[in-house]
Amino acid sequence: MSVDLERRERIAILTLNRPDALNALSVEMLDDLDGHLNSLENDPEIRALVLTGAGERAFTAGADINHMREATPLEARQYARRGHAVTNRLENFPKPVIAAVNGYALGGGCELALACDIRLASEKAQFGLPEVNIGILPGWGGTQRMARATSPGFAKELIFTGRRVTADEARATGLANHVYPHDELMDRAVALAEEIATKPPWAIAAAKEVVNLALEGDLQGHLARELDAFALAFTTEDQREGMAAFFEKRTPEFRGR
Ligand code: CO8
Repeated sequence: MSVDLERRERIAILTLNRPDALNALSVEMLDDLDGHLNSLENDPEIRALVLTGAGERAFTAGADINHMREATPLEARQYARRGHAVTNRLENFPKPVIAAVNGYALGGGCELALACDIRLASEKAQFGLPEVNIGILPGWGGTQRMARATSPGFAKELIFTGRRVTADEARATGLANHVYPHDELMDRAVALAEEIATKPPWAIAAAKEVVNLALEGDLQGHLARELDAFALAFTTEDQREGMAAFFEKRTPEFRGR
């Protein structure tokens, strides 16, 4: 299993477990995560979830670039749809999901965290949408959810530059609710999940559903536009150059074609 599931009385801890690749999200991991969500959704004992990354360095460094490197636009769109399915599911999951961001949350990893209800960050956390550095754009909801969690201007700065933000900046911009010393993060996340698990589950599920509506404004329609724009990026030479440069550990040269 590349995503571990631990049940602790009324809460469940999901751990993305591929630390050698900074927990980059392969299709298998998305399938695993989905499978766990199936069992947790129908388990009346479980009332709140914590999502985190294995190892000391990453929550997750995003979608698996290996998987995208040679992708055709249609394959890229399919992979992006897979990510949309999981992020939409987390956002609409009938139990609260807390992201315990223990390191890098980049690209699809940041987008996964953005689909969670509450983000807690360790002092080592770094958030970012660095897709432009590899010749593409965010494709798992980041164009929409970063703007909604922070502001359109801040989202555009992050998306246009690909720069990473620290945990403190994440908290200041609304991207993270709280920042904790690295070694305390999981205890804090578990304590918050346990506190929420003492509340009435129906009221919590209903509140989540209604708060989500506060930011609605045709999210699904805008996500469909994101999918098409993401797939179109795979018609460009810049996408091939960006991803080749990543694995060759050099700076890409983007030519605008
Ligand atoms: N995919 C695949 N492998 C990865 C990824 C990734 N996203 N990130 C890191 N790795 C691998 C590296 O290749 C490396 O493997 P190896 O040891 O075999 O060389 C290992 O993890 C460790 O990484 P580094 O050596 O690069 O570690 P550093 O400490 O030097 O750097 C960084 C850490 C800064 C986090 C760096 O790894 C990095 O920039 N990673 C990529 C981050 C990124 O660009 N993420 C966005 C990916 S695109 C995306 O998520 C789009 C999502 C939406 C659409 C998806 C649908 C198609």
